[in-house]
Amino acid sequence: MKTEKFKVGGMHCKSCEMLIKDSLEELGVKDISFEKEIITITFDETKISLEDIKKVIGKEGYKAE
Ligand SMILES: [Cu+2]
Repeated sequence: MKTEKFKVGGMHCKSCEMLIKDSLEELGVKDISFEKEIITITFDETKISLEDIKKVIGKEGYKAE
């Protein structure tokens, strides 16, 4: 398992966080937490790449940096 921390732009409220959390949980991402615009996640890098995770966040309308 790998833990990564990066910035997500475009989040304004708790529902933005919940939306991202739900779509990442569907991918099997765990321990999702937010601190302002910074997201911290833990995932199995043999099953999903950070790039794919960021793409999913992009599809929800946010900008993962
Ligand atoms: Cu929002």
